[in-house]
Amino acid sequence: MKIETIETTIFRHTTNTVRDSDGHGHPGPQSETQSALLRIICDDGTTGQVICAAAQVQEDLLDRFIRPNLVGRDPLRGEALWYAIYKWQRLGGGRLTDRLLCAVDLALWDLKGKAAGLPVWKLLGGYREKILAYGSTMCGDDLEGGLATPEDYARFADWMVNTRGYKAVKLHGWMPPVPGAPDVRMDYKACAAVREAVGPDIPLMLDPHHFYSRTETLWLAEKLAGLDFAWMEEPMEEASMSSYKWLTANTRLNILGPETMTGKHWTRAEWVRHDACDIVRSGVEDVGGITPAMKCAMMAESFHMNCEIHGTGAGNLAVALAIPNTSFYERGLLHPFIDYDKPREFQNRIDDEMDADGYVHGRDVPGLGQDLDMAYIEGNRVNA
Ligand code: XYH
Ligand code: MG
Repeated sequence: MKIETIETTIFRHTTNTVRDSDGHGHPGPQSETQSALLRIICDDGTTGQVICAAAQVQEDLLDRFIRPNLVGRDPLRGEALWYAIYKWQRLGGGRLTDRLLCAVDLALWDLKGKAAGLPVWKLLGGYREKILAYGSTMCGDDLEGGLATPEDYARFADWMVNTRGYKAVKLHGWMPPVPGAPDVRMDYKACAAVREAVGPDIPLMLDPHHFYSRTETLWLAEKLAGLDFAWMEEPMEEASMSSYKWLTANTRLNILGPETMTGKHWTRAEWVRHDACDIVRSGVEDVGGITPAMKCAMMAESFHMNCEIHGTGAGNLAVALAIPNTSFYERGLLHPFIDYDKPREFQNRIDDEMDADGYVHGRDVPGLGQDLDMAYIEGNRVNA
């Protein structure tokens, strides 16, 4: 079996999420957007595919970085193919992103699963058949009845836990450009209101403004420890590993990271070596795919540390189901104004359906398990 073609279908669909000037998602008016279906097709017809951001898989990027490394190669040699592409990042001028590398890696894992007749989460190790999700809120806003006040967060957390069935909740606090943000005291008020609303037994986490000072961060960490929070993530610029080393040495609260710092499993190993985190963080889009995400998790396991997987979707779910050293699947981002459980126009089913007990189950279908409406995708194609 050899890789023959790599193609994308760029297609239009709608979204109710708008991005603010810092890139954070919030509910907004329905608008048109585009996504891509990336397909890797072999000479025997075996095909791996994944939904990804259209901007990540533009033709010039595939021609320059992906096709020269994949076409004619054995698709089952995932490690060799990942390395062949990854090494071109060094002199790729920043255009070969970890998200592009991730999309290709996920499509190759989907292809491998289909060739083996196995779900990817099982192929990776299948440590568990289902995993508890935590409800991960959108960042705070100033929308009436949205996530504009501590009481809004408390009301939404109560719905998440007592109506929808989540067994854990993570808040994203208010971040600029929302008026009044950042404010550690407002972050604390929201966290205290949520703890009051859900009671003492629900694991809670906070993902606040990502550029607090050390002293602001320490104040917030100690307050969250008082509320028995499970962890805080990314309160400061992650390029300053020494700040995180200082933080973990000075607070009893678990610090999780790095999430967005570049460097894949190499960076995360350095954070562990320098005691800059208590819990490791890795998401397939942050580290360049399932292949490096699994390495992050195994490295963490060697130090008796958990690796909490960043982000949603079939790739992150596959890793979270595969590994022993993780607690939850991140499901979101959620907001009172958005029905997260409703499939998008291009989906028959969302990747991460959650049962009433708060579990997301691994699908017993070959590949990544994305259940796509191919007629919709083809019918709304915008590229030639
Ligand atoms: O919008 O800043 C943000 C969030 O932090 C988002 O990037 C991401 O989903 C996350 O951090 N999840 O934990
Ligand atoms: Mg985060």
